[in-house]
Amino acid sequence: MRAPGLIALLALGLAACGGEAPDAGHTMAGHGDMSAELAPLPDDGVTPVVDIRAVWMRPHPGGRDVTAAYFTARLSEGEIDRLLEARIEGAERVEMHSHSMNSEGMMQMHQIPPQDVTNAGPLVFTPGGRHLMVFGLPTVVEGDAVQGVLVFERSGVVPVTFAVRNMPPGQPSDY
Ligand SMILES: [Cu+2]
Repeated sequence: MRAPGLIALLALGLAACGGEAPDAGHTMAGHGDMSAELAPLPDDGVTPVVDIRAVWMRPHPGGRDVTAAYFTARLSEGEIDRLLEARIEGAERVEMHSHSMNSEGMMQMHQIPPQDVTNAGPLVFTPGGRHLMVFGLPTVVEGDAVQGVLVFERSGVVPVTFAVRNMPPGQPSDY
C-alpha cells in the first residue's frame, strides 16, 4: 500500500473525484499501464456469457458534471472474463474507481484497473465500493435512462441501460 506508484494514483484519483479539477484525470500517466500489467486470461475454451443487472446511475449533484454509475455483472456461462472499460453515451470519459483508506484513516476514491469476473461470484459496482465515475455527461435527472456499454475481454461489448435514480434498485432479484 505504500508503493510510490499507488500513492501517486491515489492523489490523482482524488483530483478526478473531487470535482475541483475534473480535467486532471486526462493527464493520468498510469491509466494505460494498469491493464498492461495484468496477466492474460486463461483460455478455457468456453466463451463466457455475462449477465448484467441492477444497472443504475445517480442524478447529477447540483452544479456538477460528474456522477457515479453502478451495476452487477455475473457469469451465466464460462469461468472467467475481464471488464476492460465502460462507455456511456454522451459522456466525455468513464473511469472505474474504488475506495481505499488513506494514511489518515479517511476513505478516498481511486482509479482501478480492469476487473475480473469469475463464476465464484458476481462483480459488484455499488455505492461505497467499486463504481463508474462518469465525466462530462449532460445533466441527468431521476427517471432518465442512459445508454452505454460494458466492454469485456472475452465476451466483448455488452449494451446496458443505466436507470437514473436516487436510490439503489430495491429488489434483491435485481442483484
Ligand atoms: Cu470515483
